[in-house]
Amino acid sequence: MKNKYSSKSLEILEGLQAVRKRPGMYIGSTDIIGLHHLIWEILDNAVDEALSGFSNSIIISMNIDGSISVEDNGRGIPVDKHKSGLSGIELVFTKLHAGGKFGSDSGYKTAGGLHGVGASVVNALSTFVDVTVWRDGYEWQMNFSEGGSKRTKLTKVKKSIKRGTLITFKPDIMIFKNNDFDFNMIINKARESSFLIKELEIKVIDKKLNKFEIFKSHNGLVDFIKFIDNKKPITNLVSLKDNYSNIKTNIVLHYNNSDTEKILSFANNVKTINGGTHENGFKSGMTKVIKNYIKNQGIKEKYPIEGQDIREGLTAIVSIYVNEDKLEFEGQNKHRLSTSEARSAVETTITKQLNFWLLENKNQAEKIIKKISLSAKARFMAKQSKLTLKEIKNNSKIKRILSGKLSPAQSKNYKLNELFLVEGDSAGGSAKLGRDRKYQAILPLRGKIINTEKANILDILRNEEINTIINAIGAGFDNNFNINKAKYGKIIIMTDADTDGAHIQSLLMAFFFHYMVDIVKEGYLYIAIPPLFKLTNKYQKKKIIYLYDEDEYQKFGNLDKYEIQRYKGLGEMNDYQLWETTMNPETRTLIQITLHDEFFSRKEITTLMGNKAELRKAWIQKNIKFTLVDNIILNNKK
Ligand code: TSJ
Repeated sequence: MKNKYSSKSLEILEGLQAVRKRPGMYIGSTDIIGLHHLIWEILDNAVDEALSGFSNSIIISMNIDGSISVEDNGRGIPVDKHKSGLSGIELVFTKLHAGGKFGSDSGYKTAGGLHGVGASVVNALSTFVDVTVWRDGYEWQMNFSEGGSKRTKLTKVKKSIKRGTLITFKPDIMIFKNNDFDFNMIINKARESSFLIKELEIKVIDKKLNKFEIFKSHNGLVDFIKFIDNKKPITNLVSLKDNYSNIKTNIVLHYNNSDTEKILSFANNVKTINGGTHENGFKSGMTKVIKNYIKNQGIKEKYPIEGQDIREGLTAIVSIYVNEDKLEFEGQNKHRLSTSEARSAVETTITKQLNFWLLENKNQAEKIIKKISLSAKARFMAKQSKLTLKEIKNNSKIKRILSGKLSPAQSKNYKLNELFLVEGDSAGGSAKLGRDRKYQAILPLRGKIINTEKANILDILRNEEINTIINAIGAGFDNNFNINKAKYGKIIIMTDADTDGAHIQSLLMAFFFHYMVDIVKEGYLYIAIPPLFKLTNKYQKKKIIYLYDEDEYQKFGNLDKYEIQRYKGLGEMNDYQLWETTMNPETRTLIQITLHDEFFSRKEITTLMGNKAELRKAWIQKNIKFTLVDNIILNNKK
């Protein structure tokens, strides 16, 4: 018996010695992360006890001597002897689990049913470990020192009605580069554990600095998701729970308005920062259930939806529990779950439960689908165009194009500002010189404006002229357009008074109608009316009369004393004339463009503007409401 015991001791010593030789194999590293790993190994055991429902309190102390204590109020580590001749406590602190967490190729498994995995590793890497157990009416004690090579006998100290386990250990300075524990790292871990196990209270005390924090969560993952996502959700919180093939799955999720995806996953309370089978199951389940919902609702996918579109703005926590003998991790740091059954268990949970939720919450489902469609659209456009998704989204490239073109207004009172969209560079130049710099901005349009009726959204966005307009207005476009962000209270189309000019007007109106309809609805859109004729008094050259259309000209009579100039374009006016006749709010003529009936117009504009140019003008005349505003100046009265 004595011999057998000694050989057992030798085996244990060799095991612990192996840990000291290659600590990285067991705790990943000997830096600050590895150092804290010692706490997590001990803490995990206490958390397991709470998870099993035998305790509800854990206290972690950072002691003055640099040691750490972890105490719980559970059943206490068993003290009776195992068939190997060792007590439960001894087993926990001396028997190395096969392979260790980071070294084995079979992956990390907790010892089936027996807690205490990793505690032996902590022992091996500590100068001392003191164990106190309160159990079955007594207080028990046992001490280990010098990397577990020395130990005192397990002794019954005294009678006690207390229950629980207290472990104090001090990391070996020979092993670790740095022995300073970090309060914040510990409280982050404590907070996370408290979210994972409802009603478990975890107190962290820094005895050196005399401070502490207490964590306790009543709502578990529901509290957790609120903690990790400070953005305002656009949906209620979805909380799902199910059990398939002996795997318990808990999921909480919601959407916010951002484009970031945030998924946290856990397996048996171990954070899997590299995801794994459970997270993959969650993602594929999300994709399936959303696509299926879209299909069943008869919604048309204008742009192909992919998983990543579905996860933009999604915040989720996936936590599963599997039998310990099925728990497997892989990857460089064992941060990825490889338990194969987890994938289908989580996928089934999310597809069944979320589908149910979507059907029960149609309004919110609609919001989610709308957001997903937008993401798909942006991604699609980025892929097709030369722009990256980021460029499409924040328009950085577009802003660069714009910066050379737009002559901005000085005033920051956007409501009062006017944006002139001017046909051609030369008129643009005159407008720039002639304008009221305070309130008037000039955007010359030199390129061709794309026909937004015929072109697809991609080409529209790639069109430089459209891009510059969108960015000058600065309020987004299409579904993302927000008129409250518009930098102008008036958007004034200023073209030559010829057929080309009319064409440009209609193309621009079509664009605003389709992609910024509020600009039209709210009465922000105008057409400037330049004069057609200039009548200069032959005898008093300073007396000039401008006439704005044929009718006026015909009715004018007595033309003999005038030199008559028929303007072919804005470019024939100098900056002063352009200001006086077309831009000056005191003297100009503007036509405000509004709508008779939105639905009717939308339908008509699409059918008519498509191909038949001749119908376009007639349509505009008929359907768009032209309202004369500002002054009509028929002659040059002062
Ligand atoms: F393992 C350890 F030392 F790291 C550690 C274990 C550290 C801390 C702070 C707590 C614990 C621990 C272990 N708390 N509670 C337990 N429970 C058991 O080990 C236990 C108790 C009773 C029975 C039983 O079947 O009666 C089984 C176990 C595993």
